[in-house]
Amino acid sequence: MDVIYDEAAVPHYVLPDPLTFAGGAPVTTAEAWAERRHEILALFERHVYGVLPGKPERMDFEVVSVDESALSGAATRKAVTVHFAGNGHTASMDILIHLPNGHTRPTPIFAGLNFMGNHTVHADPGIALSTSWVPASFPAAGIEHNQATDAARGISASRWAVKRILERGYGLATIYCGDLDPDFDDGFQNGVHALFPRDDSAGDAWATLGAWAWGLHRALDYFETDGDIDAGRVALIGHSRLGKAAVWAGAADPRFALVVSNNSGCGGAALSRRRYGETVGIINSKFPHWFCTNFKRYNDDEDALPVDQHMLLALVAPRPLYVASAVEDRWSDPRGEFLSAVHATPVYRLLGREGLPIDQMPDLEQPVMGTIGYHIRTGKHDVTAYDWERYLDFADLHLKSA
Ligand code: GTR
Repeated sequence: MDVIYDEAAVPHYVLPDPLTFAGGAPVTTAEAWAERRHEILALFERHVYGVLPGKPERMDFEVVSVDESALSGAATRKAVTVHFAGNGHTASMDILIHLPNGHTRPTPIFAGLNFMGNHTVHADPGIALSTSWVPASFPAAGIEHNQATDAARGISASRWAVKRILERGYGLATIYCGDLDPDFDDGFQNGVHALFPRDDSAGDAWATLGAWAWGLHRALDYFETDGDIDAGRVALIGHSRLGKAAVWAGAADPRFALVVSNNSGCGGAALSRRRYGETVGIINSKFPHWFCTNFKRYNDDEDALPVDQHMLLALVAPRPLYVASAVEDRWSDPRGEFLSAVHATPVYRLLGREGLPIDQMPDLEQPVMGTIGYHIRTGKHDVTAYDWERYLDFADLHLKSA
């Protein structure tokens, strides 16, 4: 089937109403929403991402190093390894943390997964090279036999505005997604899946996006133990596939104070029923390991889904949520990302929050910031300095006044 890139070719669709229970009763109070929220969360687990397990049998936090004068004195850099054990298996993830020096502690932070290893977010040689498997399918710079080399240091730095984040008084914590689950289809043998017995008889066992989201939950477990981090003011951020994981993680765990979706597209912020750009069928065939088995039922049958992605965004309510698109990123369906935020807004309003203040797409680089923020910028699928300045403004608005 041809990919739809023409607005006129988007089929007519009817979205499920977040404010109507599956049984048909309307949701008219905050108390009823709390119940409906559980219902929607369970639907996303069962039909889209798979069931999220809680903590593993064992989890230990090892502070591997602390450098109080990193980045020429601008930051305190911590390397923390989280050791997991369960079901006769072990796994671990490395959290790289930068905290701004000269700002009051505990500090609010941004937290997000990275694509290629913690050493790619900044060229600082003090950051340990990841020893995890890394994909060679991305621009292969600095990767030999699926292992990182020094040539990979800082190769994703343009996506992580470390200096600006610190200057504006926020910390940054990041984890390589491959520590949790390497991004290829291996039948869920490697990564954290093995920490739990697997039962996919109902088609709802967790998959790769679930493992990534789970890792973010476990990172928050660590932040709660670190007196330098304000665990009540953690802004979750993710780009693209890692944006899908960030929104799922933030939707499922209300401990996150703020959620940012950067170009998360299909299976993230974008409405599936529009079938514009990437579709459920395309994503499930290209990345069969991302979503749960049941999600494949909706290949070319989006209207049968009991949810759509505006309901995922609604699960973040009443917490602040920012959705960002890029005009050339048609694959991610910018309008579908915007409309998702529009259709999550009634839930925010029910809870006494503004949600998204507009219902028509704004012009390029005209950010809008209610409890839901949105912008569409020029350029392509990426995280840019422009995006980060908006997220920092949005965090100032919602986390600094908290
Ligand atoms: C694409 C995929 C998108 C998005 C993107 C990325 O190939 O189709 O859904 O996740 O990768 O993560 O950069």
